Amino acid sequence: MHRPIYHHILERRKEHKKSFAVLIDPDKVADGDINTLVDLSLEAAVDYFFVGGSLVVSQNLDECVLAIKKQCDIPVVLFPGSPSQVTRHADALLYLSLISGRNPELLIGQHVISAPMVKNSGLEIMPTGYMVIDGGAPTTVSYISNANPLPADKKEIAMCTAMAGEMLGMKLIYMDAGSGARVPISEKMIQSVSSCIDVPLIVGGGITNPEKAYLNCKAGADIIVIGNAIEKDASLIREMSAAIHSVSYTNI
Ligand code: 1GP
Repeated sequence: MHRPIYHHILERRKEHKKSFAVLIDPDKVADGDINTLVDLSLEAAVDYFFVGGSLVVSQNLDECVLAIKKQCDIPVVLFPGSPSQVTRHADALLYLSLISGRNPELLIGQHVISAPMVKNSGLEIMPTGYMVIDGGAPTTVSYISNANPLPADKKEIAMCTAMAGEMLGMKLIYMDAGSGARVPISEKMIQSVSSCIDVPLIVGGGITNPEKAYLNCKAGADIIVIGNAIEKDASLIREMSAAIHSVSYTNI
């Protein structure tokens, strides 16, 4: 049986809708900014908040999630860079396995160590095949993960990796060029990967304008994640949301 948020993701797909996730890094957002982000997100009908970062060093993850929950019903999904970034105050957890890398710690090691804590959190767990794609320059995630990103021009490797992830039981595939990537993931790669998996495809990293978000949806992304560009200019939420929601599976 599906639990609520994953079910919601699948339902939106069935209704031919694309989704927009605003990424909030608790290290980079002040309390007042959260209020503004939430107001803008409500107005723009943002679908999800993803909360996390490759290197959350502050102690205010709980406060950040609670501040969002206090103001709205938009689901809060944890996107953790490490097991320390888990809080029961969120709704769901992207349970990431870095399938594009060959670092056993991020494939399974950290999961084993944190399993009891994650299981007891009460969060909805969404097993996610996480694929870091080369974004043209080292990003925090590529450095911290100690794993080579998947080459941006090797769509066959990306396709095989995503297919393997799906067959291993991953419920979502997340292709990420890394926060602030110089080069976001190409439509060609998104199209190739989306054509060979049935589970929803999340795409993010270096998306800075609505046109790119629109093209990524057209290419087959189901959920677009944007963090950096919104941190710089929160008013972009409106245009990004409009671009993403303007794509329906029927007009692809
Ligand atoms: C990073 O996919 C996310 O993990 C979002 O990237 O911050 O570049 O939008 P940006």
